[in-house]
Amino acid sequence: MRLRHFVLPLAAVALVAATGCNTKTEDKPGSDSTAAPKTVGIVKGVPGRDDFPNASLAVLAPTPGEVVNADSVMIKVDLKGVDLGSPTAGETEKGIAFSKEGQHIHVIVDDKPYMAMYKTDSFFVTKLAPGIHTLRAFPSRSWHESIKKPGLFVNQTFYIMKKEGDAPMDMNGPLLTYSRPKGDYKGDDAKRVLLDFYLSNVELGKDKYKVVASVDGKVIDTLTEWIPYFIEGLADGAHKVKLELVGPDGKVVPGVYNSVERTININPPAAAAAAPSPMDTMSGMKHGMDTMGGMKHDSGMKTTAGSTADHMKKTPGTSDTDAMKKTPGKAPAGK
Ligand SMILES: [Cu+2]
Repeated sequence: MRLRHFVLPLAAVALVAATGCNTKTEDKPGSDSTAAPKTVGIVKGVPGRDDFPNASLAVLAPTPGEVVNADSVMIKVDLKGVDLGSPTAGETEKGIAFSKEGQHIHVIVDDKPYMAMYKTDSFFVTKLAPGIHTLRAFPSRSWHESIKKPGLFVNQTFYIMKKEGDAPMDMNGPLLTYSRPKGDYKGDDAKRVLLDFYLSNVELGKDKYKVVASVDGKVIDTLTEWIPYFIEGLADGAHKVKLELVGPDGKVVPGVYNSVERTININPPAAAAAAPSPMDTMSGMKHGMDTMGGMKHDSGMKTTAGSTADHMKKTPGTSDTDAMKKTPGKAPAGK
C-alpha cells in the first residue's frame, strides 16, 4: 500500500513531464513561425453540390468565327439554370476564398487568366490584337469551383479586324483549361487554396489521361479525377502553380493550353497588396483590370463607345443604344 502511494505520484510527475515535453515539441513546428518549413500538399476536395439541373451556357456574341471590327468585343451570353450574382449555398462553411458578388462565369480569352463575369450582357474585353482569338467560358460557384456538367463549357474562336491566323492549338482535341488558383490569397483564405480546372474531350483515370500539378517547379501530385482539389501548406510569398495534361503514354499532350503555369501570391505584403486591392479576387489580373476599366467610368465608356458602335452596326436588329443602355451604372465592380 505504501509503495503504491509512493509510485503513483512519481508516475504522475513523469506523465506531466512527458506531456509537457511533447507539447513543447509539437508547438515548435506548428507555431506561426515563418522559419518552419511547410510541406506543400494537394488534397482532394468534395465537389460542390449539383444545384444546377438543366443548366446551360451559350455565347451569343461574338459568334463563332465572327470578325469583330474593333479591338474590343462585348461578350454576351445566354446562361440558364445558374443565377449570376447569387451566393452559392454553403459558401461560408467552406473555409476558402469566395466572391461576395456571388456566382459568376469564368471567361478566358487566349492564354490569359480567367475574368469573372457577373452580367450576361455588359462585359467588354479590350485591347485585343488583330487576328484570331480563342474564347472559353464556364460558370462557377461563388467560391470559384467550376460547374462541371455537359453543356456548360463554351469553346470557340473569333477574329479581331481580320480573318487571319490559326488557333494556337487543336481546340477540338484533349483540352485542359486552367482556372484556379489565381491572384492573391490572404489570411485564412491562404491556408487552403482551391485548385480547379476544366476538361474537354478527355477523361481522367489511372490508365487514362492525368493532370500533373506542380508547385514552384516540383511535381506535387498526379490527379486522376476531375474534381476540385486544395493546395495546402503554401508558405507566404509568390508561388508558381503549373497544371499539365498528360496522356496515357505519360507525355504532355501537345497544345499551349495543356501546360499552363501561373503565379499566385500567399499573404503578399501590405504595400504590394494595396495597389490591386479594389479588385480583390481579381487582383494579379492585369488583363481583367484592363477589361473592366472601360466599364466603370463615363470616360471609359467613351473610349469603347466608338468601337462598340462599329461592332454593333454589324449586328442587325441590335441598336447601339440597346447595347449601351445596359452598361452604364450597372457595371460589375470588377471582382
Ligand atoms: Cu471565380
